[in-house]
Amino acid sequence: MINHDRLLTKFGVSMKFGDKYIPLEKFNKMREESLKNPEKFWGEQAKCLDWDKTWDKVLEWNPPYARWFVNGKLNASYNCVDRHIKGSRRNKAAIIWENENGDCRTLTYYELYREVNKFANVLQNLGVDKGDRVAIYLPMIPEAVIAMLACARIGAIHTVVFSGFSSDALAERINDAGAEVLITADILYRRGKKINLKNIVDKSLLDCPSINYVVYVHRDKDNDIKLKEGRDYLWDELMKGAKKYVKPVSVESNHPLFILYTSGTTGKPKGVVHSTGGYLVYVTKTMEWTWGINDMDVFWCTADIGWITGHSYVVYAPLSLGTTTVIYEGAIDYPNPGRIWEIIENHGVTILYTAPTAIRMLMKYGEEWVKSHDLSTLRMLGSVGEPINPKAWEWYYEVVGQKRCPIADCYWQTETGGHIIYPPLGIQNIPLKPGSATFPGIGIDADVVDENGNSLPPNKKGLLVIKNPWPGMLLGLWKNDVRYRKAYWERIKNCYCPSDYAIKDEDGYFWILGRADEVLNVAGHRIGTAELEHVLVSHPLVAEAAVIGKPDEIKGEVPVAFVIPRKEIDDKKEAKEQIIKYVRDTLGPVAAPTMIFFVNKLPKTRSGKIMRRVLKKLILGEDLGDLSTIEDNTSIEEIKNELSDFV
Ligand code: 6R9
Repeated sequence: MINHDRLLTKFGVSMKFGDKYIPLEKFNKMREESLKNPEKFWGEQAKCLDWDKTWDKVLEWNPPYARWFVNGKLNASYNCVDRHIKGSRRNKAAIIWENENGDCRTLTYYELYREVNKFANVLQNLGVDKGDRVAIYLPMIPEAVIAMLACARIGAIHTVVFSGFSSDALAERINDAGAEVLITADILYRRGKKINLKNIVDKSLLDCPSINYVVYVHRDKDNDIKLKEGRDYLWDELMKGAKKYVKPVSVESNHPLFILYTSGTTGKPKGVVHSTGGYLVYVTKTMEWTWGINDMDVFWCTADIGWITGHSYVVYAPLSLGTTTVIYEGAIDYPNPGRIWEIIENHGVTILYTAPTAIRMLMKYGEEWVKSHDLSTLRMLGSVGEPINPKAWEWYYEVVGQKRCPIADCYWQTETGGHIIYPPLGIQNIPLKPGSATFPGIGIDADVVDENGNSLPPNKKGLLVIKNPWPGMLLGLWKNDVRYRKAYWERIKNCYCPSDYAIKDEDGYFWILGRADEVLNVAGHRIGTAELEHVLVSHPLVAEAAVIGKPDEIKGEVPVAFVIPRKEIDDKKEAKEQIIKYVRDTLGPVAAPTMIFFVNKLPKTRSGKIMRRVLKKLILGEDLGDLSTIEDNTSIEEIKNELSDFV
């Protein structure tokens, strides 16, 4: 049992933001209304978008399927660009892009509008139609946003694949989605190096029969791209002949806007499907409620567009609100640890939204890097991806925010579309407790329950659940209804279960304690242990493997693998390096184990399940707890010996 008292710092329970305590009346009233009469409430909120046709019904709830704004019609790209160019935001910066070298590119709303229209026509010319899937495998460049919005404009469903993923991961996602077109680039730049995406793509495409066309953004003009005739085209070439205007295709509110793959407890990633209307209303409103956006804001969310945070709070919510969104290609500490602060200063960023793992890394570099920059434009901060430890919270608050910027710790998931537990700072200042994401948001009926679904009293650790549907809730999993029900709705009856442990304290604050399934959180990225084990055992040296998460000061958690080798290994060091490289190449660098231990046996239950909990305790040097179900005790002794150098 994790004692959440440990998380409380000197700010503690009585921490208040601002000079006087403000009762939560306004927020509480809104929240109450949203839960009492959700249809009336969300019907009002949905007016934040421009609809081509009003819905017949706000919510159709056939558990576990929620359909919002039924028969309402709209277009997401219209809402993110067209409507802004009709008024005073026409020449406002929509996107400010910068890279590691300090090269900048700004696109106004009008410029973005033009590019989106042209690229929508490019897609049409490649035969892409409403409902077709388009895969996007691009670094953090404006073309990624243009491609996403162009898909939305013609009703095509995008599936963005993180550009750090390997060829196998890319192919698996393309094949599951049945994507017909792939938008990618020749290279990406990171930490001063060129990474050849084309090589990765070429390898993937050997195994992607659904792909008809590939569009390359040509970045490295010193080198030609070898194109396959009839399949491969260059972005710039196709844009030259494109029409300047494509009428936005009006889609029904529940038409899928995108599929985004996330790790689950089995070896196969889950294709989370989000709607157009419900999703866009939810991300737009949660961004407003979290930070209270105004026209002076320059918003920088450091997430990659390959993750949900990038989809919702780099692209869709900021653009729907007509905000300026910053896109940075590269590492935030490269070429020097002050890079992130330099960008805030350069562009007058007013809200910074980043992850605890980034904060811990920046903290390690020391406050001099922060102090040598003018961060006076910052007015609010945000944190996402994993629980933020109070030490990092304090540093973020004091050194970065100079005690003037409240921190919105936002808890949510790929599946929830937008924030679900977060401080409603855009509605009113509220007392913050470092490490707590505060309260369930507007329209969210959350609770902490035991395995039988009984509500737990304050300060008891249990499972977080949501008892009602909300507009940002996933439509389902792509072509996998059985898994959708099983993954989210079977653990606790009649509730959506995000599979996170939580505590609700005596003041009603929620504290998220980490995953309640076999999914690791490595630097804010979800990595399924099953997925990783599956890859490990496909290596010729590996007979069996078990993966656990080892706590890490910077990354939160890192994967550690216990491996039963297929044969006697002479050079263990070399074998370990070989296996790590293999995982890196297959799943991508974030998933690579930091340590591998060769063992002869793994601790298993009598029914043959690997006892990962025991492995974790062993690596932490903790008491092993109840071992009554273990099949063979000798496995423990052997692992203890193997670990003795490390613990
Ligand atoms: C948005 C995002 C979701 C998982 C989630 C939880 C963890 C995210 C958190 C947090 C504590 C926060 N998580 N935000 N835990 N406090 N503020 O990260 O989506 O990649 O799907 O991960 O991340 O464990 O279940 P996703």
